[in-house]
Amino acid sequence: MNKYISLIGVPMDLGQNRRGVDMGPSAIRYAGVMDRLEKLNYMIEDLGDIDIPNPGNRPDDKGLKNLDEVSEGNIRLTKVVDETAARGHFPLVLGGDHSIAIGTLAGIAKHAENLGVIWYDAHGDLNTGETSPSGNIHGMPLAVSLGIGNEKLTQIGKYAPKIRPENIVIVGARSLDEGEKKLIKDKGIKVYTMHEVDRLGMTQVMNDTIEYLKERTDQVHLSLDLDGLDPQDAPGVGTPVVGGLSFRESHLAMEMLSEANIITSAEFVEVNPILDEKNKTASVAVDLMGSLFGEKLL
Ligand code: 6HN
Ligand code: MN
Ligand code: MN
Ligand code: MN
Repeated sequence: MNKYISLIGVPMDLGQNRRGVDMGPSAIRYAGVMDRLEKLNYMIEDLGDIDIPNPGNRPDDKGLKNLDEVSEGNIRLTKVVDETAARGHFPLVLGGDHSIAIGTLAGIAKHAENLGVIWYDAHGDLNTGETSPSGNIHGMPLAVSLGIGNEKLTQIGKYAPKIRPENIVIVGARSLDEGEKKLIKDKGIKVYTMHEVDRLGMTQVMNDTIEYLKERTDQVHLSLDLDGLDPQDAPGVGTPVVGGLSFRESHLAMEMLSEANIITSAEFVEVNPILDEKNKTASVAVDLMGSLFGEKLL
């Protein structure tokens, strides 16, 4: 694993309806991310928070809420992630709602020949303005990164697409909209829904995911939405869905990724301290980061 980690906070809450997720980066810092990773002998710098524009007072742009502000925030994030990767550091992005994956991927993808992505989430985040039931951009970043959707988002970083459909693995899905299901089938995206996780067990799911990505990609980004976990273990999220991945399963998944040594950038998103119980969800995020970066139980 890269010994140099750069923390990048993204206090973005404009990609969805519920306020508070902009405080996610503070909550994760408060839960002790710096100490936790320093103990594992990483060299960590905190780049602070990306400046997110204030929401505008005008009608939604073609059904995409806060399009210009989400776009501008992601343009700023792209630049910082790009510079971080260019310096050879591991970008560790703290959200903020999941719309920030647009900027993270725009910044990181050009540093890889063939970037792989693990999308750990209850949702597919594969909507467009046309298929979205909500108009919330946090339900769209994976589609955007495939080059599908509004140009103010797909053209961030001035290239598209950022990733190939066959380089994506979605883990934990249990709430997919009709348009998302169609896109998954049309593009042949690999998905482990909760059904497969229950049948196969997390050990096989991660073994298969790691083998699949090793065969076809040269770098792998982990985009971990805390709502991938069950709301019992991660209650502080804006769009909880019952029947999710347990803390134990997620912990194991991170340990296996650590052993496989394939992750080259990561983001932890959707931590909303206002909806949380005593910063539990931010603490879970930090626990998972500990495992991802090589913490051992013994
Ligand atoms: N997330 N599929 C729903 C929508 O509004 O598009 C929910 C999206 C949730 C997005 O949790 O990152
Ligand atoms: Mn700072
Ligand atoms: Mn998500
Ligand atoms: Mn989600």
